[in-house]
Amino acid sequence: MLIKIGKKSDLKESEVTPQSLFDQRRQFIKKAAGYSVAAATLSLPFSAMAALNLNPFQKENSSLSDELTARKHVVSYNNFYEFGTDKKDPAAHAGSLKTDPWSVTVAGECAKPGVYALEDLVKPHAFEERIYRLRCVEAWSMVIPWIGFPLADLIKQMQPTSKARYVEFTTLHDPQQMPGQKRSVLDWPYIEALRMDEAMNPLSLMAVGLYGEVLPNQNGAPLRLVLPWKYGFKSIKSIVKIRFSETQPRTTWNLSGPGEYGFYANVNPEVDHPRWSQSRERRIGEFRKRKTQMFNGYAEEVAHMYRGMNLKRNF
Ligand SMILES: Nc1nc2c(c(=O)[nH]1)N[C@H]1C(S)=C(S)[C@@H](COP(=O)(O)O)O[C@H]1N2
Ligand SMILES: [Mo]
Repeated sequence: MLIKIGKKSDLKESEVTPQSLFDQRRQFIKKAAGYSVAAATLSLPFSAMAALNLNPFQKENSSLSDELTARKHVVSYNNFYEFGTDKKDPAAHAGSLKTDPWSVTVAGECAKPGVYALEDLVKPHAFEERIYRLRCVEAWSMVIPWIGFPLADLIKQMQPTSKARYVEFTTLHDPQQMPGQKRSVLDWPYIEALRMDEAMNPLSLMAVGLYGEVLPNQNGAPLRLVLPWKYGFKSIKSIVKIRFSETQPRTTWNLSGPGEYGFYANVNPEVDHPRWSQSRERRIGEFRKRKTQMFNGYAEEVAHMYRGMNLKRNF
């Protein structure tokens, strides 16, 4: 069943039995082949998906601009520098990432710091399917049916103190599992951060799946952020640490190229990347270019957070 939420952007939610997809999928992986990587690339049997009331192939009411990007592109054209810098590298090499067991350290300004098993972190939350555009700063985009829960729910679970003004996220650092980390193309581990109000925005999603299955490794298994109004690089993958902080954290892409990648990284067609334009984008699977929309088309939900800020200076 699709629930329409009355907003102009292309956000859609469909009801999913809380936790069941995640549990069943992880059970399925374990039953099928221990923790093996091969099993992780299988999709759920169709009957199991039907039972979850989740039809990833549903395109009801989708206009051309909502057309889902074919799954084959979503899982084979990726940015995940921990596995190499080519778009094909993550799909080819992310099999070495072991996502079960997985734990996430919660630290800093909150009442519930600690090391959480992934299951304990996600279990209290109800999963939803949300169709979001992901717009890369490299001027391509995709439309993906994500499965996850609001980041705000996880933040409330951790009870941040009144000092917490930012949330920082860190990706796993393990060159054995992530061979791209043997090269210093970035300052590892990959770090991203949000202002607290951005993190609490209802659009901010902690994703655990896409296209009706658990996240493939190349898309950031087992837990990643999806922030549809920001350039893709803010949507950090394979998260092992969440830290609440009073001061603005340093972020990986901003450290690597301060003139090219700002802290905010809101999709803004008026602020070009120094080496290429941001006014248009190519939807993967299409040839023609589309005009890039302010905040990637989610202005109604997010523009209020930046009122009074100079978005050319705070890019
Ligand atoms: N840890 C980590 N997270 C990351 C990246 C990365 O290299 N490492 N790349 C980012 C960039 S630039 C983009 S565009 C998106 C791509 O997500 P996708 O491969 O699932 O489409 O992931 C983001 N998250
Ligand atoms: Mo990107």
